[in-house]
Amino acid sequence: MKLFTQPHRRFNPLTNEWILVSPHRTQRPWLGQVEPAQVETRPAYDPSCYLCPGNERAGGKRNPPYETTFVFDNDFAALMPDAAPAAFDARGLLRAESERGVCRVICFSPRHDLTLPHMAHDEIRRVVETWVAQTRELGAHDWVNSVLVFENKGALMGASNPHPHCQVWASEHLPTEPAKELRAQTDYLHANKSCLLCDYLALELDEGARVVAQNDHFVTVVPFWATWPFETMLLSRRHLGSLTDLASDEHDALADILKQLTTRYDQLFNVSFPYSMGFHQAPTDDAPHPATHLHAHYYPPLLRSATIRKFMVGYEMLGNPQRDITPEAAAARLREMA
Ligand code: H2U
Ligand code: ZN
Repeated sequence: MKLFTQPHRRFNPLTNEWILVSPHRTQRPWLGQVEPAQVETRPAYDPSCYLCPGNERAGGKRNPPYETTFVFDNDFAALMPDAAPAAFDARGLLRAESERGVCRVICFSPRHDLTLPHMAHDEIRRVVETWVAQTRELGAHDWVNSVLVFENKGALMGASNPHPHCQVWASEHLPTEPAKELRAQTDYLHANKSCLLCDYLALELDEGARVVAQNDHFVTVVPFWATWPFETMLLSRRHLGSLTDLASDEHDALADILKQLTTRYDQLFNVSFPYSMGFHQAPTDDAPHPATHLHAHYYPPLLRSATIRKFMVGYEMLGNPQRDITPEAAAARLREMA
């Protein structure tokens, strides 16, 4: 389509935001910073790592000699379960309210040197089961209304430690991104009597151009409205709202697609691919949420090599996100990897 070869904007129906696509710019010479590629080799056990089995963490707690996954309360938690309820409002302009929550760290493996794509299927499945269990356990608190499982991978994304791990933050209020998406999905359901992401997934499977990987229960696409160069979205085929709704064979399928996707990412620039990812799932407020469809977003910063990254600066901070490589081209590159 001619539109897609010239500057155009694309609409993100999950957030009701626009992004600018500038496909003609991919030919421009790169005059920015070029950093040397870093080859990383890590030991299976690092005596100075605060996530390795048996080691001491900040504050003096010691990790058990764990053999699969290991979950602990973040020693520097951003949220506390016992914050006293309080609110402040000055003419609707200066507003504040207390926020309660729980922050935990989930180690994927006792092995310091592994990352998800290098873990065996059963080990990744164990990680999936841990996410499910944490969502169930934290979501069961009557004051917890949101459970967000997310992973910051790589120093580029601010991960403090290469030991494979993610975090889970449970909170009283719905954070901004899930709240935007819940609103959009709810409006869509009311207007169309169908699920936004079920309908979107059907379109993507019809067209195929942005599909990266799929199996019996999950599909990964570069969203039509992707902002990060190799951004992807992982969707369940079945309409379900939460990690806790997954059936046993879906746990296996999720493990499988996670391995497929992260392997493709690592192969793209021949580097352990940095990203922030996380699952958006239904609020845990005990109300029914028929509009929410479980999905994960992957937001990787790398643009055209192991060292050249995309910055969301300038126009992006002041206007809206902009991309050069089209989502279709990014999906084709990821599909070529195997
Ligand atoms: P990230 O690598 O995604 O930043 O997560 C690591 C978390 O581990 C971070 O939130 C916590 C930090 O607060 N942490 C501990 O809980 N104990 C420690 O001994 C060091 C770091
Ligand atoms: Zn470690």
